[in-house]
Amino acid sequence: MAQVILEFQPDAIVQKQPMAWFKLRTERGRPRPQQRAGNRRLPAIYSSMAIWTWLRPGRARSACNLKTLANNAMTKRLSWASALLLLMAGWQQIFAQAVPAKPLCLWYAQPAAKWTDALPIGNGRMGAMVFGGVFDERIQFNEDTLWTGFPHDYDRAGAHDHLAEIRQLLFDGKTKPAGEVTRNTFLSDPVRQKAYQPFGNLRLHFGGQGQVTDYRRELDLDAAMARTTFLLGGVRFERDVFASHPDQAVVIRISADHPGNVSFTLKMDSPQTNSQTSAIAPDTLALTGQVEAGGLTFESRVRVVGDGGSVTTNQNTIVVQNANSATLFLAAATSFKNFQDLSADPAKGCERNLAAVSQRPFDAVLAAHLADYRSLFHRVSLDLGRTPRAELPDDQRLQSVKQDGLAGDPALAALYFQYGRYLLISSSRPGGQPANLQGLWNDELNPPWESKWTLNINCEMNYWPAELCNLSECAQPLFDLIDDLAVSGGRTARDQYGCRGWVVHHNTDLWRGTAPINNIDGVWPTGAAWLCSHLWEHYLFTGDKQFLARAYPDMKGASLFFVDGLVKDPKTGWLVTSPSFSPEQGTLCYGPTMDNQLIRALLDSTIATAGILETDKSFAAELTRTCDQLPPNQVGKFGQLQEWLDDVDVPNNNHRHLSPLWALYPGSDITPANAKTWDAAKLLLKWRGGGSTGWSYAWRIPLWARVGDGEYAWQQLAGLLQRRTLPNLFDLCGPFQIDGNFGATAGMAELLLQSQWTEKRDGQDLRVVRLLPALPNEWPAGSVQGLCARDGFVADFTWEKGALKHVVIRSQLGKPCLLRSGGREIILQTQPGKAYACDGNLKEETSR
Ligand code: FUC
Repeated sequence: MAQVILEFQPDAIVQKQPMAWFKLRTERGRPRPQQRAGNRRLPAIYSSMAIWTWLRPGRARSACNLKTLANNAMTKRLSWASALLLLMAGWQQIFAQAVPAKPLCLWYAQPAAKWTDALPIGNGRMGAMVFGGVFDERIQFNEDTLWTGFPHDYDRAGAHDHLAEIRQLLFDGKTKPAGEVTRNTFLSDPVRQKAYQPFGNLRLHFGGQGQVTDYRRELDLDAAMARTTFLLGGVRFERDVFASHPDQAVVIRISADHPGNVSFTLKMDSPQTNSQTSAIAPDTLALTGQVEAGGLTFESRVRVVGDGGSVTTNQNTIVVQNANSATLFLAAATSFKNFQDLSADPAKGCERNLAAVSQRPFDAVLAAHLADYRSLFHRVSLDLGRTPRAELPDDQRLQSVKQDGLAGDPALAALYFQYGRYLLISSSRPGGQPANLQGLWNDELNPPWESKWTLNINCEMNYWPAELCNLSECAQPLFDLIDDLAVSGGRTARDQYGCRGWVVHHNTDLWRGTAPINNIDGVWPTGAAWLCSHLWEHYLFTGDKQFLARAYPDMKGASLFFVDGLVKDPKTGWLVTSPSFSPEQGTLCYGPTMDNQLIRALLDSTIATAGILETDKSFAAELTRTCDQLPPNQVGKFGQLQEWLDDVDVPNNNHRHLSPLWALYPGSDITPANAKTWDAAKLLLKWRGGGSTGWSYAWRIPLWARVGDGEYAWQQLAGLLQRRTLPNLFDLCGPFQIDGNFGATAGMAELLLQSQWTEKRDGQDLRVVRLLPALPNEWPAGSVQGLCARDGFVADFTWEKGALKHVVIRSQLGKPCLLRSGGREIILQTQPGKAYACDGNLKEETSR
């Protein structure tokens, strides 16, 4: 059936082209139901905007800057005509039509005014923020090994001599004196760790003046490219900026659609006080420096390759005149080799990368970048429906979410999800540092919490989407960090606790500090247990035994620390951590619930690993004995899951941390099979209420997904976007902190697919893969391709009216799968490499 469609075009409002407010086009076939979803309120919004503009031009206020439009007589007439047209045609009819799909983009109608408006690009090692200025462009950049400090052992000399005393004070209930002794004798030396640093800025100054029209600044997630386009003096200019992983460089292409129009000067500077820039060739600037005496040296180089015109240097400036286009290649490196060795040569590192990349044609460099990036990004697609709000610039779109809620813009949720995947690919690639508190984007010499790796939630949250959202490789830097911590943490285990194995507390930095820092809340000895759960999960998702063999020594070492370091609680006889702290509330304590859950999960997975690798039988038996003596989850007098061994929880305490719920998510030990604990966990979750910091909103999403309440989870996502999101969609803790981006991405995936449990059927352990376990009402129809489940399954599925419509399960490992959705189930006995298709009732169609 062919139909004539009248399409509303919000872009045209922004671009002040009233004649293009509506577009007529014809389309064959019926509109897809998911494209209708969520549109209901928009007709009202847009037609009232039009009517309001016509009636009260002086007071028009809207996300689309109608004030300017309203002063234009033509607009007034058109607004009136549009409003009438809308009423006549019936707005439901008009807005029920599909809005044409646009590439996944964040876009803006003006340059970035400040750093947190700029758009991030990254190759996992170098990152940059692109401002998109017309006459003055700033590209601020980072390299992930530029930190203050130098190799250092943070352990406190003599700490071990005070451990027994601290423990005794805690068992005697003398919490305050225990805190005093701990503060004075047990914290790291020095008490704070080091900070991630900004590297430098490229500053481009363009000549010319006049009126700029058609301005657009965008981050194209499909190409991992920041793009700025505009018209000036009849010439269309375009600037493309990307960070290439294969070429280890940031690449900037400046072009114009008329020859000879690209002229600019280029400078490079740095907030590092001990640094200088010089021209080292007619086309190359070098920035060199040292962060502090004895600390890291660094260098970055930028080379300009012009097409036509001239490229010359003038002191510390490169001058490009009348070129057709120019390509800039930026490399950066430090003297960091590893956390114990600063002998790398940054100049050599830069030159190696620049020499290779700057001699290749731009198209080849771009093609290599796209192939590399898309090999990861294209694995997952998500469609939650699209409404006209998806056409707005993203700062205005976010404003609409604040004013009118998220329900009318399901595509923003999908964009946020894919942005999370984009950010992980951009900030965490094999060979680099893991994503830190700010990913790898930072322009401050004293960034919040030093932009380190905080291990009592934040760093791990960064990696929640890795396996589930089909970016397994991106977790590699985290695994390398764990290898390092097993070394430095081995020293801390020995020196501060007199234990074998390794320990890390609630923070680490480039120097792999593992001793407790800052204050007594830093005395939380279970960081290694949480980190090791990522090793085990990687194996569960991929079935990679070789990886497991590599991971086992780290898991074994982390377990050994607890075998040696747990102490018997004289009251209960259980084995507990002491001293410890339930992140970050209460005071110094022993055996908080989170520790017990983390240690149980660690020991269980180490026992399982020893079994899979057929090794360490007697050690595994010892771990089983230790496990049996760990405190079980305690249910308190209100029926709540207790945070501590003592029943002292305060009802409705909505602290940002959700530590005792670790075993619900990201752990998986709390299941409906144990109804008492399950209900207790649900009560505690209810007490905690809504989020506060960005990451605390984000953690609530998968937690509520796990208890099957998609609606509350969705509200947390809406809260995150309304209250804790910057115009460039970066998450806010208070200041910018990237964990919420990643946590929400993983949380959205948990709303659609969960695979954390197994069930026994006829003696066979089956992986339970649940589709749509907590679908929010706001996403009644949609589709997703490429989500991963444990035991090597990849799922592509569609849903309509809140129910599964079709699914294809691809099996990579040939394991059996108990597929479940909407009260139905099917057991698939799979073969590796085969795909299994089922309809919405989970009736198998054909295997392929
Ligand atoms: C933990 C959190 C804070 C912040 C910091 C980086 O200490 O409690 O909110 O996220 O890490």
